[in-house]
Amino acid sequence: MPQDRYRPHGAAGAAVAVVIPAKDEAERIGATVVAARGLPGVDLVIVVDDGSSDATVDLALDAGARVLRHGRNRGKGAAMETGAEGVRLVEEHEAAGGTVRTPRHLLFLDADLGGSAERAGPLMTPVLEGTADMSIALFPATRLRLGGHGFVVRLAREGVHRATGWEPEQPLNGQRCLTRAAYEAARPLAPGFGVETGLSIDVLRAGFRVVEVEVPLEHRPTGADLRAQTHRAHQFVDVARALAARELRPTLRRSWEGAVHGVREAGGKLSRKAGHITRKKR
Ligand SMILES: Nc1nc2c(ncn2[C@@H]2O[C@H](COP(=O)(O)OP(=O)(O)O)[C@@H](O)[C@H]2O)c(=O)[nH]1
Ligand SMILES: [Mg+2]
Repeated sequence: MPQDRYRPHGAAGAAVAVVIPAKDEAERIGATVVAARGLPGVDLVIVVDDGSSDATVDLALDAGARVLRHGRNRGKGAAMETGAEGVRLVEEHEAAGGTVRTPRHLLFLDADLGGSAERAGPLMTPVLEGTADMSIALFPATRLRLGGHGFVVRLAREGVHRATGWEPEQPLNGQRCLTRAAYEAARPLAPGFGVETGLSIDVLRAGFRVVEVEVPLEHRPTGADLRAQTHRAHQFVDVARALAARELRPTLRRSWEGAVHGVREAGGKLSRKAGHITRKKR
């Protein structure tokens, strides 16, 4: 195993832990894990099996991942939290053994990337270099199809835009690298497939910097069969829920802003600060 895999990387000297949520991914999980383990800076790969009924667990173990299991299906957001908690426990164990280290950054990868996961390096770069707190991958193939214009993608994109002022190109892309501080700001993660939408909103609202980075990754093409349609329906419900849980705040803010504006118009004297609505950094 090459030594440089264990060399501390980045300005803060943090290594990276990969967290892979997986449900019935026997076909691809092995290749995804092997590729993830080979990424420079990565010294820990955790697969969270979310109640698979196939050989996902055994294949992930064979490929060298640490595996956590949900006895029954709890959804993608819950699996990602379980994985991050696993990273925390590993670090606690390391600290008890006398190894004090900077908490690892988290790199969330979908289980269906297969061997293409070996090309995820550039996604980590902005976080390792300290120029972003969360990076989100842009799949080139999806960009060619004009950024993904499905109705769920539009729902998520417009929702993130309304909530933060930032318009993501691929709002549902699950390949994301985060500092631990950015991750903590987004906890508890939105349930199920609302997790990406919730992460973008919560991380931005906490004032962290988010970037999208084109990375040559590929995943299982989404078809038009019944499984794909059901997946999209679940995604739709979960994204709508994540947005509903977060959009109350801007609505309240807007009415507050309107009220403040109204008072000012009427000649009231309010401090600049009270009338200023902070816009999130990109
Ligand atoms: N934890 C968890 N992960 C899931 C579930 N369904 C799918 N996934 C994982 O979520 C990721 C994205 O799923 P995928 O079917 O590729 O969706 P798509 O990329 O949006 O078409 C993959 O890693 C799946 O294994 C689930 O019910 N629970
Ligand atoms: Mg996929």
